Amino acid sequence: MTANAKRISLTQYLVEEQRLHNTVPGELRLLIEVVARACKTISHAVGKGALGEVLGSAGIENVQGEVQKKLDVLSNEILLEANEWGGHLAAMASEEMETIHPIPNRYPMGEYLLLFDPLDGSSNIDVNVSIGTIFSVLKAPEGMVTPTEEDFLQPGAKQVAAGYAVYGPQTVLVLTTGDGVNCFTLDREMGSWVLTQRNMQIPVDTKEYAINASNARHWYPPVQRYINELQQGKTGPRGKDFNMRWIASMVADVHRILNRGGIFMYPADAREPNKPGKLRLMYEANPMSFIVEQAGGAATNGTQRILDIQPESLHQRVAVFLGSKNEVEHVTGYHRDA
Ligand code: P6P
Repeated sequence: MTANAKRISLTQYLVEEQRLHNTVPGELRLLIEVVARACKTISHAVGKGALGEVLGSAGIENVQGEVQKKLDVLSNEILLEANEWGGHLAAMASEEMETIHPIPNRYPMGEYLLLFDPLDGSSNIDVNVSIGTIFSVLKAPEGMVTPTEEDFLQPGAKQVAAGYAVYGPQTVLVLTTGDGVNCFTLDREMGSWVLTQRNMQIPVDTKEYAINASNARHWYPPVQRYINELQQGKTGPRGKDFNMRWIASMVADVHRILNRGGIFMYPADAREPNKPGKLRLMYEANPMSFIVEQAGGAATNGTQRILDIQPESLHQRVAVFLGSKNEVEHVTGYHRDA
């Protein structure tokens, strides 16, 4: 972004989306802005790292409560406290909470449901590797009076917005409201989100894959065969060399793929035959799949489009293959002829 380019803020972008494409009603815009502000607060807390721990040990409570709270629990509280009073939400659900979080009676209820993984990849925080927040927005069902878990169990195709923040060298917010994918970079001096990438598009082909290769002995045969073919490089059936990256932060791996293509995989494996995979459908796979598809990519569980999956429980897991469209279609073929 050149220095004198007109800076477009998140608010201006959302207002113009509503004016031009009618895709962001006022209540949804306000909800997204609240989530974005919460991500700023989380970014600040994450950025303190050990310094935040030092502050707490002097007996001074930090800004969010006891400093010994793990950052993922702290991030969860930041999102809950930021979102419960605004009047946009009927309820929230989080990876950190077993049950849904209704809006307290003292606040008005709104028409949206918010789901989030408050701090994804948090095992990386201790080694200063990028982590992030993932969020998904659904409409509350017509006529709903008291929110229940069942109200959240909507296929990912019903999402009205999804996004993630990456707390890395830069703090970025990637967002879709169903009209493409845009990236906003946090201007730390001004405290504002600035549009830095418009209408992100994932290259349809790739030479880069992301999978935790230490699980290879547990993969089912189709995945073993597929990865083996990638590793054979240009002398093998794919006729080209591939590179591998695995950050163990879905937000960081997906952000790389959004920018330069790739395929991200967390397949089901023999470690837990009755579990379809590690990642959660509602607040990891669905929002990321919405974003990836809106950027021209594809997202499947190996046999079905992830956004078409009818959820059966709030914390259910799913196998994930997402990224460059042609590569995702290629790997899906392996599962069909398992
Ligand atoms: P593994 C982080 O815990 C996470 O949910 C995703 O962000 C990441 O892609 C995956 O799990 C990493 O899993 O088994 O490699 O540690």
